[in-house]
Amino acid sequence: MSDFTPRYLADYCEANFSIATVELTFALDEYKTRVTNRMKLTRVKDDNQPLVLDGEHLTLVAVLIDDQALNVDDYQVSDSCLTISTDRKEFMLEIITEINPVENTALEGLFKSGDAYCTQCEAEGFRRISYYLDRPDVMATFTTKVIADKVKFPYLLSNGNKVAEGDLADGQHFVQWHDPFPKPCYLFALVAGDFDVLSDNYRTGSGRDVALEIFVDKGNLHKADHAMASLKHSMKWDEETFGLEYDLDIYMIVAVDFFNMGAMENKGLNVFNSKFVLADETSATDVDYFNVEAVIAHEYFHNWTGNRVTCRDWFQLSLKEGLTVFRDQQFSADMHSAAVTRIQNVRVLRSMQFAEDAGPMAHPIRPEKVIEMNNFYTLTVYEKGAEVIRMIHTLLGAEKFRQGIDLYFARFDGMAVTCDDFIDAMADASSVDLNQFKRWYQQAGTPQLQVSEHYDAVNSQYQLTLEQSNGKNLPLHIPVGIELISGAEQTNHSQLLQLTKQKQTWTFSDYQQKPVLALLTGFSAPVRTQFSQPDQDLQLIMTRAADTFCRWDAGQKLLTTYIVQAMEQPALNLPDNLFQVFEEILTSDMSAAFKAEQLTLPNFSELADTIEEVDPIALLNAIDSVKQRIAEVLAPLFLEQYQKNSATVYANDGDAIGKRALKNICLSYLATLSEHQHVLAEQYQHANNMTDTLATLNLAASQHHKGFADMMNDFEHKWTDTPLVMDKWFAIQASVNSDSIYDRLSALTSHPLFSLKNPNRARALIGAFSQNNPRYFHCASGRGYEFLIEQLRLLNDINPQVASRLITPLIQFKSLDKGRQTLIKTKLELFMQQVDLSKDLQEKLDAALAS
Ligand code: B3K
Ligand code: ZN
Repeated sequence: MSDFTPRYLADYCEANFSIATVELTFALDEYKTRVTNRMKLTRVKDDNQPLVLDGEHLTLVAVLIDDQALNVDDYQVSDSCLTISTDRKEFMLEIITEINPVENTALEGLFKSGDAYCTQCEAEGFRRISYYLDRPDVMATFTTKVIADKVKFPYLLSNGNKVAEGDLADGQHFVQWHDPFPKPCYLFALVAGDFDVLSDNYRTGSGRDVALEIFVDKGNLHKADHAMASLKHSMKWDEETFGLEYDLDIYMIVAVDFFNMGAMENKGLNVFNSKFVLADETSATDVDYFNVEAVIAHEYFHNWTGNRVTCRDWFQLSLKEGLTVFRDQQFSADMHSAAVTRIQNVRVLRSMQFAEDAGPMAHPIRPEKVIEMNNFYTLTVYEKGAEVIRMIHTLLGAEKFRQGIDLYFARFDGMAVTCDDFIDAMADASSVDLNQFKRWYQQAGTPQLQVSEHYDAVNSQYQLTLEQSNGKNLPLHIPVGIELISGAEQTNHSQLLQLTKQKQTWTFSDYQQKPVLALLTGFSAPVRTQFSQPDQDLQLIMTRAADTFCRWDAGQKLLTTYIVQAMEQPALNLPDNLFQVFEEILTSDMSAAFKAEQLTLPNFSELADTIEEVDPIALLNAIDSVKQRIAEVLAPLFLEQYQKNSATVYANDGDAIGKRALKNICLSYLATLSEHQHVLAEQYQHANNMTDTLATLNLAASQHHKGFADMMNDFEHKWTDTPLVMDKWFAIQASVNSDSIYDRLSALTSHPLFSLKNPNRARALIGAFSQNNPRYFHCASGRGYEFLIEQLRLLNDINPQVASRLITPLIQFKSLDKGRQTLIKTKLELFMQQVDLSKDLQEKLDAALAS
């Protein structure tokens, strides 16, 4: 039975012991790995409180203090801790435990991924390895010895530098590692296995050589080049942008197939989901390439923002995650198109983070109350957290931001600190007052900005009033970038407004005509805006704003208006100006990648976010009909652009990637018209890269293409031995737009390659169904909800973290129409009664059903 007691930020207390050194020895064994943990402990507070160590799923073998075995009455063991009564001030504590990696399907602590052993300790997985003060503010120097069979596990890895190795009896060998940087145990890692290794070298700005090694499953070496190049680019970028160099002599990345999330930044030994390492043109899409680079960068950047300076407690998670996401976004923007990268960041926020912030699990980027920490690795902490850092960057400017970062490291290197420490460093270095700004860390919810304009022709004055609201929350300090486009001079005026009160007005003089307002340049703050602008103003912004985000956003607003109207009036005639806009986009001189973004309709979730109690089917019908109507009117143009942007030779530079995106978005319009569906089959046949293949399969799945089954069989046959590609196959199967979907899903769950124990596979089928197939997920019969609940029932026992991620669309039911709200609630209530829930699911369901 789990402990459902919440923990509160307000209750933070320092640990009563510190740990200077940890010496770990692992004798690896599938069912009985023996862990010996020798720690040097010092009492911090002058009291005689017992030492309480965290530990779960451990079999305790022995406890020794200063090499003397303790009697059983000197300590107590429970499901979650080991309590030792001692009055010593300083002592060596040795704890021997046994753990079972094979049965560890939760994939926290030490587990097996295929034939390899690996670990995942963040947030609180180390307590599944040994008894410890499992909290980020307890920092120690780790020395780790790993012992295993030499033939099966030639590579034995841990953090830091290799200090010893040798052969042992019975075909065993050992390797010992020492990490000179004190660290919290969540950054501990161990990997043992047989791999192919891609080795390279990086010379830092100060001339130190760093060995780079990427470990992949045998046979995958050729798929690691992009990851290696990405790593080197990241190392260089961080030196150039923030003056931050790598600090150890070796940097290792291991790719594994069984992993709960994307990757983990363990000191010197990152463990990655293979999805974010392996890539070649035949098996990975352009988006996969982008993501590999971004995740490699993200984990690398953590070496400073996360590892060198870490979090005092887990409530401060955004200290490292928000900042590191901001850093990886800036890196991606520098490596690719900054405009397109920013648009994609905003899409994620609007389609998912806004929903989270309006749902039952809404929390400030620094939460105040947590039951299961793993539930707080959220879009809010990461993505909104990054937006908050971006706002600081906007308010300070790049130069002062850099000075703030320098001061942050000067003050806190080697320490475990708080979000307030970070902001104070930024404020002190820049002399910008960030006191009110701190409210972004305390208040949940997406603020709403209401805009009103007044134009005084007599005095040639334009007045802009902004009003912020977010329930009962206090006013925030919001940077609002604006651009005023004036018809007469054709020169735009850009300015950063700082909204600090609930309502403020700004006056702009010398406007002979009312200017057109482009609001929130660069998406300067994570807010919703309430501002209706006439079509012709939006069209003007689309072509004349200097700010590329506003150009794109104006088009999205225009489309949103008509899709929402089409929901209410299914027979709606779209106005000519909408087609004109599309024509202008298709023939403009913007980059292909940017045009592709402009031609992409706001997706189901983004639109749903703008509508209260949405009927999902009506919304989907509206999206489909608007898309089809645009396709009908502009088919020749789409076809022309499709052909013009189709390359015969594959390349993967920015230009080629942009053209592929544009071509495939044109194809998505053509695919809605029966007379053009043959283009899909042709593209499938001739595709020489995964981006094009997958684009056709996804469209064939949603457009009832008659060749779909054949293509999917062909694809399955070709890729059956490539797990990452089979994940794509499962995801497409789950998104098929047909009444047969439920039978299909049940057949897929018994497919020989399906397993709930593999998180990527579970997400590919279950996650893709609930996110990419809204028509059948939200089917009024409730069958879609039932399918998800059934899978959650199984996953609750197998892997609570994965289950807890996948339940998201079911707990955000308040955004749906009343009928569906009741349907989901009834099913969830039943589920709660029937199942012995993990902390992860219990916390979310309690929140959802209480609201
Ligand atoms: N810090 C890890 C995430 C750990 C998630 C634990 N449930 C990866 C990252 O954010 O870089
Ligand atoms: Zn991170």
